[in-house]
Amino acid sequence: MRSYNPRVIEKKWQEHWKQVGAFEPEWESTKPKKYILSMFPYPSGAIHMGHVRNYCIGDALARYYRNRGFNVLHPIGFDAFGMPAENAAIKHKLHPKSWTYDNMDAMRAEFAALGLSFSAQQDLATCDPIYTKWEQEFFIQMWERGLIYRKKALLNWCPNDLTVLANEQVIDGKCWRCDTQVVQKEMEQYYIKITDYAEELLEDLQTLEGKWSPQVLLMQKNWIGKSYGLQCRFSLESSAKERSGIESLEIFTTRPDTIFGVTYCAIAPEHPLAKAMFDHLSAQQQEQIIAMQNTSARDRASAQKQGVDLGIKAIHPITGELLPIWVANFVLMDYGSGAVMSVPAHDERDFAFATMYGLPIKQALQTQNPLPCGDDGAMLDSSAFKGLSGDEARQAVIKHFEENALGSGVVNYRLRDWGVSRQRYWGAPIPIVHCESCGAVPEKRENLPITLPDDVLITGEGNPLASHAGFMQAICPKCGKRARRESDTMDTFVESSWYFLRYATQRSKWEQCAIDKASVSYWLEVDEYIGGIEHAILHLLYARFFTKVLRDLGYHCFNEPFAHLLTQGMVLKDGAKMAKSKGNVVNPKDILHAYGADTARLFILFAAPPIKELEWNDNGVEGANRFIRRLYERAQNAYPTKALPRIDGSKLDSGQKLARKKIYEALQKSQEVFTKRQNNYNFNTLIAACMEAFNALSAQDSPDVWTEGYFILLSILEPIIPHICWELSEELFGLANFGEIEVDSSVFASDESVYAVTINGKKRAEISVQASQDKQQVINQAKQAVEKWLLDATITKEVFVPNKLVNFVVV
Ligand code: ANZ
Ligand code: ZN
Repeated sequence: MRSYNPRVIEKKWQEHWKQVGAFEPEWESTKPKKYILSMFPYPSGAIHMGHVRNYCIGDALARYYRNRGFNVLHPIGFDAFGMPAENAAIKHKLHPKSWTYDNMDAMRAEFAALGLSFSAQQDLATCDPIYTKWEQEFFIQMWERGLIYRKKALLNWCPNDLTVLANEQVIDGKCWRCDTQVVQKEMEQYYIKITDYAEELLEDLQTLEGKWSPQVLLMQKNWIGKSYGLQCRFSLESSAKERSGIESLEIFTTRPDTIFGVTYCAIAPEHPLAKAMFDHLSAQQQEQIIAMQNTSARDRASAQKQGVDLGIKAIHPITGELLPIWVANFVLMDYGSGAVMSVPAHDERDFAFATMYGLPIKQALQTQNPLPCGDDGAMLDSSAFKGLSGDEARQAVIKHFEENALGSGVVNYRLRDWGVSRQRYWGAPIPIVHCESCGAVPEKRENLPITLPDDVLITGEGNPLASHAGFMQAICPKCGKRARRESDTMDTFVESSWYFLRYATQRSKWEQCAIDKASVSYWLEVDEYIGGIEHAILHLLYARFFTKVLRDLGYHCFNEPFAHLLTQGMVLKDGAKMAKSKGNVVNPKDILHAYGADTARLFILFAAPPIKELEWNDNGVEGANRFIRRLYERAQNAYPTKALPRIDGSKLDSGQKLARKKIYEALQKSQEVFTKRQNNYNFNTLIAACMEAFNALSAQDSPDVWTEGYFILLSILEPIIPHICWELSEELFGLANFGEIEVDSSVFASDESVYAVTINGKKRAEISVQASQDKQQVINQAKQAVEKWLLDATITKEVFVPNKLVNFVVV
């Protein structure tokens, strides 16, 4: 018997595909298209099983549609800027650039070894200067439109290394490198006004319903966080006005119906009133406030509640009661107005704070549950609002404030403008020049791209660009005087916000334009976008936002980039996420080495439906390999032909009929799995159907049926295990032919029924039985089929379910 050698077969076809450019899309085509996109990787140097899963799913789709005559764009590239390259530079004394480009080469080789059908032509790296050039162009256009502005913001600052730290570099409030206590430092940052698009980003989520998972849509919605509420002023008591020089406190609440339960006010540590009162506080209180300010917003969210009593009072706008004003660490300066009316009876956070500091708790709504309780309920006080509840109550209170010119109803978004500047080397330089007379001026278009200097020393101290004299030197584009170049680079999320548009622009045009409108109109929307749930919020939101901005800048005419989104499940081992830190990683390289790419692909797509978690299982890998080996070895039972053999179904015996039926069932399943989008591509069920069909094929002896079976099975399985399918297809049928095959429905309309034969409930065989046979004949046939399991057993009972099942109960 011949033996399966994936190493030879896979190499042969990978070289063939490369040579003929088998996966390049057609440009200026009138064919129907499919744009299949897997999220591009960070060039860490090696792929992990999560990548393998992600790309095998996309590859199956791309191959399926290619086989069916679609013009398919299935690109890959690298999200190549970012911090790990700088960390490698610090740790291993490598240049971020060579580290990144070497890693990309290594990963490209791994993609090829997996037989992934990516377009080589459209491969891009976001750190390529030609990519940076257009990104800087977008930046300038957005700047000119007023979509980018500068604003002071608090950043993590290490006073020892004199450097800004990313959140990941702050460990327990200390610098990751030198363990110095991190402080918050105010610095000018660049912001993109994503909030200008908040409403559209929210509205358009509706157009994605049924196409993206409800879970992701909800996360997007919550992130945008639209809320209706009351913005109003609480006057300060006269002595408080005198001491602070401030008249009133502006607050924002989504629960005006709880207005009669307010017992104190809380403000952010950065609030102007806290600053105004600072000198009146004790040294200890001042220290507490400074400590709060030096904790990042992220850490404050998880920190213990903490407060400082400012010793002044605000006046309740309806009752006139005096309300103490506290600084509280959980109030954020950049949300609402940075001050809240606190209602401990109906808000958990306020309750915890009040309990901690002995502040009064006053119930304002009638509720079923014990306090604190945030449910809607009838207003309890004795004013005109009494008995109102929910939206009606909120509307009534807002109306009261509006009529008395004390406040107004407002819409508020949780979404913040996008801070895009980073004080790092390995990123796209922000194309701004600082001139003493003209201020911040965008670079001249002809000077783009502004590229990174290669001769830098990366130590982790400071931003190497800021200390690079050659880089920093610039000419003011406006007045021509000497000026200083901006040393900040862009957030890497900017690069991943438009790469899918770049892919859809033919490489030969990359120099002359950012985005080719005609080809982008043809290729977009992306038909299927596949990636991990960890990108459900930020990346997808920024990509949607950029798409809308670029539309408004005239680059294209559509509103949403991704028609469908498939969020793949995680890859687990021993019940935990496969991760270096957990020491449970299975390296794709090892699997490729031991079994070959087809086995890896088959296992990954067979072990679980794409959207579900996948538990790694060595036996499963073995099983997948066994199936492929058998498929290869038994191909000799089929004979070479250029077309499907003609088969007269009436001349077949029952085993042959069963085999044909199973083969066509698998074919039907294939169409169903690949095209019924709402089922999220359950390749596992398709593979199971193929395995069943192959078993049925193996249990009969007609060369015609074998041949027909192979013709169809290879066509079904090509998207999943392409190498062996191309190999056998060449051997048997002279060429790769995986096109559409029509289902011969006559195989289903038979005068036979299929019985499952089980022993003690466990399925052991399947038999096909003539309708004319009686019960005893069926049972006899069933016994023969499971003979080997009955050898040493005694049958105590026979269960017969007509047209379905024979079960033997044995001891
Ligand atoms: C009184 C109140 C009573 C509130 C109650 C809630 C429940 P969303 O829905 O997310 O928009 N808030 C307002 N500004 C804040 C800030 N800068 N930092 C922290 N919290 C702030 O949240 C709005 C609610 O969050 C507001 O409604 C306010 O507390 C608080 F039973 O006011 B509420
Ligand atoms: Zn100037």
